[in-house]
Amino acid sequence: MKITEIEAIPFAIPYRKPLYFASGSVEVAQHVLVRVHTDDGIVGIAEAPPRPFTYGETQASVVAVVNQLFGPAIVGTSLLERERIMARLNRTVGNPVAKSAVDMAVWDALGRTLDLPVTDLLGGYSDRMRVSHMLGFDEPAAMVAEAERIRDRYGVRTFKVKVGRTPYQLDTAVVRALREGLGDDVELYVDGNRGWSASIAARAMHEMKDLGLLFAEELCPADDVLGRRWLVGQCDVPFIADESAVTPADVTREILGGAATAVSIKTARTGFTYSQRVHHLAEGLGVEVVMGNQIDGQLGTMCTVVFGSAFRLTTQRAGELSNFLDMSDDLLTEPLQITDGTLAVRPGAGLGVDIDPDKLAHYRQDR
Ligand code: MUC
Ligand code: MG
Repeated sequence: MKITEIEAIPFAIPYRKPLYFASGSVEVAQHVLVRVHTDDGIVGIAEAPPRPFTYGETQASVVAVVNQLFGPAIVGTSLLERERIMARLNRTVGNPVAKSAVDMAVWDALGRTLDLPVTDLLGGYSDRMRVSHMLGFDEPAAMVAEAERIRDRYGVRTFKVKVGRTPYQLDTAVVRALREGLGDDVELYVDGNRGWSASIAARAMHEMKDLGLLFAEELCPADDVLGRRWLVGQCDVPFIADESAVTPADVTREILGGAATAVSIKTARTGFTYSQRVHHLAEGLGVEVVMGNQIDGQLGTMCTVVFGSAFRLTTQRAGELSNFLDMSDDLLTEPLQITDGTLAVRPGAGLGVDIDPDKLAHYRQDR
């Protein structure tokens, strides 16, 4: 069970439909495939989606930190020493997405070695999650048409709407059009990616009071400390901390400081080892969680389902699991399928998914 080698393979797959939101946009998935090899001939896999506008990492920085620091730090350790592995990775500050991919590839290698699904090793609560689809910026009619297409084709009935534009009426008009177009039996929530001030966000939430929103997420920066607390205090729905709560310590600080009343768990930034800590913390604090999307490809999405299905709390709300549908292609041998608005875990060992070598050869950027 000893780790012998770690690979970081950059690849690029264009989006058919780019995603636009207040803090940035994604037109090409410039991700990194991490592979952890062991002395038993096992290979664990995971995907790192660098998000410079959220964490400061890039595709090149992920490759560099894995090759130069993380690989040398953990080659020779056992797959069972996950706490020791995290301690060694944490000698380097930051780099949450690179660390998480290494962590999840280690878990995948462990599951494959034991011939057990990772979701069962983590918790084994369920075998699937309800799916929430994220709608990027566009005109109201186009966003309604997109939501109807996703609902009719995949049975998805929960939508996260990107907001945070100026003037804010661009977004409130979209949310109103979605409620009117899709009716009352869909769930809608909004994510501002810090695009508004606290006072604009309060005004927008007031105007959307009759639209039956489920949550509000990161409407203004958490660094606007008093403004954010003031906003959250008057919100009549749970306010999700996403990019303001990257570590368990951030979660504690934001929730206890009144900057949020719910938490987004993203395996892309807390892997499995630290996502467990965030989950247990949220459970202990008594706050809701949503399994969030880091604009993951199919491998990253499977990591989210594997984790989200493992616990009761994470299955209570739909997880953000469908934006891979907007990519022009992917790396898995068997593409993920969303049916009746749900995405199931795969029954096999580890994460239950494999990389197609021809697709990797086609999309990798290092040869
Ligand atoms: C989200 O929930 O914010 C957009 C930026 C990011 O870091 O994640 C995505 C989705
Ligand atoms: Mg968010």
